Amino acid sequence: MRRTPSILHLDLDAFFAAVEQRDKPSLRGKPVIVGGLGMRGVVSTASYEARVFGVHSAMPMHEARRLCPNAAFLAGRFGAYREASRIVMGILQELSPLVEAMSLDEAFVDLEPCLPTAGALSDEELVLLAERTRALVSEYTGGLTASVGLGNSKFMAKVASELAKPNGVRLVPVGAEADTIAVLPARAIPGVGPATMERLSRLGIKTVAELRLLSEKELVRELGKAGGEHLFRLARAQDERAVTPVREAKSISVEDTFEQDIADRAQLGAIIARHSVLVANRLAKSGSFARTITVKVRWPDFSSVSRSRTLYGATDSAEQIARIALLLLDGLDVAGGIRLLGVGVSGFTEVAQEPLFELDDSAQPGRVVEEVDPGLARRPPRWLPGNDVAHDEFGPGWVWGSGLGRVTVRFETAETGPGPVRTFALDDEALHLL
Ligand code: TTP
Ligand code: MG
Repeated sequence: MRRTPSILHLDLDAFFAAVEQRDKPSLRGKPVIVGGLGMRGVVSTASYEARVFGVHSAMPMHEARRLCPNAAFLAGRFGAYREASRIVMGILQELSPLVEAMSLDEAFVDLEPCLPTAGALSDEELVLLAERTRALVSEYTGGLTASVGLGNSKFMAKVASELAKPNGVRLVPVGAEADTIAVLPARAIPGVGPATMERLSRLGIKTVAELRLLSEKELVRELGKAGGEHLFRLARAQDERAVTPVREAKSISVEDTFEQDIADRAQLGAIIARHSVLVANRLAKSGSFARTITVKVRWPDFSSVSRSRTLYGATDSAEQIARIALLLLDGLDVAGGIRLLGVGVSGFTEVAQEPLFELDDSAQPGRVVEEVDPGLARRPPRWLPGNDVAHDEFGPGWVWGSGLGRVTVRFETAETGPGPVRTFALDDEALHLL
């Protein structure tokens, strides 16, 4: 284990919601919920003001509406999220060449290459570096806040950034690792999802400290060799995983448009299995392992959705890709038939990062990212809440709500401060969906 807390983990606070509050001044300080607004939609994220009411990621949207009826419910703008992410990752890349993006808003940075000699920076200096990085993120993204953790391993840096949330820095000094994690729930350990938690709680184990009461042999008996050994070490804060830069954003995908819409899940499952084999073969050929698995579905009305999940490790196994793809498909409504089904992978690395870390990947419900394309090209424009619009006379604004042939727009931008609300006919020629 390294002797300096020189692994940094940065995670933006309430990312999607914070971008919305940045660009929509009237929503600052208010509950904002971003996610799928349809019948089966789930919450992508909630602003801290909405979390007070118990709203959280992956919760069904109807439940969020019940808990926090006065929140602003927005469909999400991935272009704006991607742009903010690009800026943040750029700032991190200037810190060190070893940056591993885990998602749009989260990355590990290994600071070792930029330290003059190992341990040349004191804890105080590392915290200063973290504060400077946070200040840069805020300056260049127009005010987004990030939380930063520093520790001597990826696990510890991630725990530290969780403890720093929101809008803070936390460094776990070398030697304090085991104590810091003792009180945390066992689920804080990477790779421990609901299925493993369930098995552990049957043994009466809830916290990391309680997990340490089990011998390595007992853990192996309970969770298998790889999983058991992994858990035994991580419970003692032993984590040697390297920060592995993910190669350029590329993806491999295979998709099929059907001659006739398909509604039968078993048939769709077979197609997923076939696609996954093709994807895995192409991965193997390129000598890569992928970290993010995506399923794409298009409905007969040409609206489509991409749902993805990112693994802790990386894989090139057709079975694992298919398993996760199936799980992603499970969350989608195919009852009326779909016209296209695709499986894709992205987030490439050159090593299979301990794929066995994924103790129960297929059981984890969270961290599903959903991107909806309402199929604008084929149907009348959709005035989804939160989308950007411009009016010839009133300028830029966003869709506040629509219905009965009318759309209500609030005219404001990140720069203007809270702006006025106006209602238009849907066919008003001066109003444009951006
Ligand atoms: P997180 O970093 O997990 O959450 P967050 O940034 O919203 O809040 P926190 O302050 O606790 O970090 O995820 C980053 C973004 O990824 C989040 O804003 C929305 C998206 N996301 C999903 O779409 N689905 C999910 O299940 C989760 C967890 C996140
Ligand atoms: Mg975040």
